[in-house]
Amino acid sequence: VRTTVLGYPRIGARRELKRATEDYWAGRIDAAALHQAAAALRRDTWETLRDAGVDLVPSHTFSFYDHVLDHAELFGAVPRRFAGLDGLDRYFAMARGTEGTAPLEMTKWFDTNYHYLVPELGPDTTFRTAGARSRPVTEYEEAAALGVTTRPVLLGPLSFLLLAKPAVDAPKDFRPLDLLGPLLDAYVGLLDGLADAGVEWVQLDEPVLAADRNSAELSALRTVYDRLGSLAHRPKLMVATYFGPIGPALPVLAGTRVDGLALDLVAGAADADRIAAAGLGDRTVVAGLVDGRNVWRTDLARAMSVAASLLGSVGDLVVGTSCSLLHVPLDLTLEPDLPDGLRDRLAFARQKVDEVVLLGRALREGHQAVQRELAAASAATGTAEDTVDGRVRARLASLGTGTSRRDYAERARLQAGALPPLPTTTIGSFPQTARIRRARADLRAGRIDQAAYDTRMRGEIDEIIALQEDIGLDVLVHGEPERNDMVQYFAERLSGFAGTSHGWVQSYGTRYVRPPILYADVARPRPMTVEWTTYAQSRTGKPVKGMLTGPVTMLAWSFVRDDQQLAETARQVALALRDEIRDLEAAGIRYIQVDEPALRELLPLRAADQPAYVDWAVGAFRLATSGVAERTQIHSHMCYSEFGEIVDTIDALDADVTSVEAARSRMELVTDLAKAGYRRGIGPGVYDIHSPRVPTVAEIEEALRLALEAVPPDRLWVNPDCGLKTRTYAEVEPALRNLVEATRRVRASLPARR
Ligand code: THG
Ligand code: ZN
Repeated sequence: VRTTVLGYPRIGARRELKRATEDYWAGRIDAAALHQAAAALRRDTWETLRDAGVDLVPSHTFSFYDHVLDHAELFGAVPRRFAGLDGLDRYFAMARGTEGTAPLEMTKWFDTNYHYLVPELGPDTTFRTAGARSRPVTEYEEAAALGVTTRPVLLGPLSFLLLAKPAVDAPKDFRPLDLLGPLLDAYVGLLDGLADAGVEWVQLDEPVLAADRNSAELSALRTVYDRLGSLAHRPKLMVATYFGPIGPALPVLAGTRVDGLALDLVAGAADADRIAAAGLGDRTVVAGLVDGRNVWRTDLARAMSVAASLLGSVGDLVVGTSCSLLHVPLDLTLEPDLPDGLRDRLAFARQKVDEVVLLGRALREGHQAVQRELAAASAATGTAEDTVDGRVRARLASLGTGTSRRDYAERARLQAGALPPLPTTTIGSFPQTARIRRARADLRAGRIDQAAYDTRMRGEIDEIIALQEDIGLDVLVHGEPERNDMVQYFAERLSGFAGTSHGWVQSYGTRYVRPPILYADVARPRPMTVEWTTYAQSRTGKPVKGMLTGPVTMLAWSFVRDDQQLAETARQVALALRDEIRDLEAAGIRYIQVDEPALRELLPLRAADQPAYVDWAVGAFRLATSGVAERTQIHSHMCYSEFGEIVDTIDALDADVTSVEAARSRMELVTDLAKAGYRRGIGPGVYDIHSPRVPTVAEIEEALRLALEAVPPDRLWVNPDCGLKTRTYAEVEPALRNLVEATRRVRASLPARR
């Protein structure tokens, strides 16, 4: 029995990659220095894994920005608009765009909070590989020179094509999968180069197999691995799936000549029982028993018994992680301040490596050899006493599921008339300026006290309110100067959550998040936003909208306890929000927005699992928002979503108004929603805040007129498509002035109201 991990964090313990990359972008260091920083990170990873005792160390898991982008580059799938560039400049241009050149689209990596760049393919895409000089080969050689033999990791051909999208100028009937033949030629060339370099194993990641696949896709899977498997000159092929059970792809792969499979036995625990019947008696199987998606210590006794049960059914058993460790923080030893009872129950990437190695030893040498370590581990798993809050549980039990408001139509009548048609508003956050960041840094460093910080934040709010009044918006916000990451902000104010100081996880490119750890029953010791919101309200006669993050998003962007159902945990978060919302209402706030940007992200990958999710997600949102009077208007906001799949879910949330990203799809979304029978208030984002461009009055006006074809003016809200915190005032102020002016023009042309 040997050991491996499917991938490892690449950002460095002190975010070295972020610093080096941003320094390079700013011209503070040159390309050579950036490459040097990257090589140091790779070296550190390989040596760490080898020294920890991992038998099979992966390589080509490093990326400057995103590994899917790396594969587009590797195979020469570079859209024409980047033709004038090369090297790192072209790579980063594809990732971030340049003046006048749009970057590749960015989207969620399955159900994680990681984002990848979407390759654009068309009938005229020609793939190529640099063969012997390609990065998988050179990284293998780089590790070998350090004395570490590695297994290069590649994105598999099927996943590469299914994660790509047709280029804008591709014919309507073009599908990326049409390019399977030529793409396989490129993989053949790459495998040839790897074999020449002496590579024994390659790992081909096919995470798309964790989602439902139709028969054409399964047949493409067979084509891929029949072709690659039958090559005379190639490394051994290890096909890895993760984020769920492998499903019907198991017999397909078993029927090809792949030499090994890596299976996610955490998210796809049931797969363990299918292995015996799958005919893998001559293959290598990586049993992914250590969770790469969460931060809890592994129940080693359980993992051992699963591994032991597989021993007779596979040729060669390897113990490993369920997926790459990219999605968890690097090292628990960097966190001295976690609550004691919690620390003992956690494992970050580095600790998970030790778990894998320990499992390998236990299986090779027998329980006795590692008795002490196993006992320590089992003592630290399971629910600790102090995670239970009896009051929260009793309140939830007595609330039951009776959490609905009066019929929407009736509410809408009661709420009507307070605002002009096409009310204007923003999504919540205003720019996080250098001055705001300095105040936070000053507070952290002890240069100012909490009272001085609060005074500075009130000053920020004064300015943000004054600006919105001057611009002429209808429903104002306080601008959230006091919040960094919204999930982190609320987690710091709820019991049951713990924060980390170095627990960074890559979200996209050089943007990282520090997901809080939800480890105990959740409660709200005191109001979280009421003071800021009521302060803002005291500065204006216009209504101020309260801003909260919904229960689904709180879970999606945290590491969540796995000792109870997500549905139950979501209800606890929802109850805390329910109390907050009622407090806001009692303080006179009449518009309350509960954001659920991650609603789509947590949607299970397989259709069969989706109804149960929708049920608890909707239930939690309604539990949070149904405690208010009919006149209080509940708003929600969603982004990063393909809404098509969740229109019914959005409707079921029962919010009065929902704002969504729509600018880039030219309001198609509004028509889709209307067609699907959505009759509530809707705020389709009228311009794209992800770009620094200031939209013109004319284009916002046109967007509004388009939207009005599908939505009546009393249900149409006017807002940007997301929060403004990543923008500057130089962009935000003219954009919002144009938004208000466009609205004024459209209002002027509306038929007079009776
Ligand atoms: N919060 C969390 N997850 C998210 C988002 C979020 N996932 C999806 C989307 N939004 C990702 N977007 C971002 C945007 C900016 C940053 C991170 C994710 C970012 N991070 C800072 C950085 O890396 O420098 C650090 C922020 C901090 O100090 O906490 O700018 O909004 N949870
Ligand atoms: Zn948004």
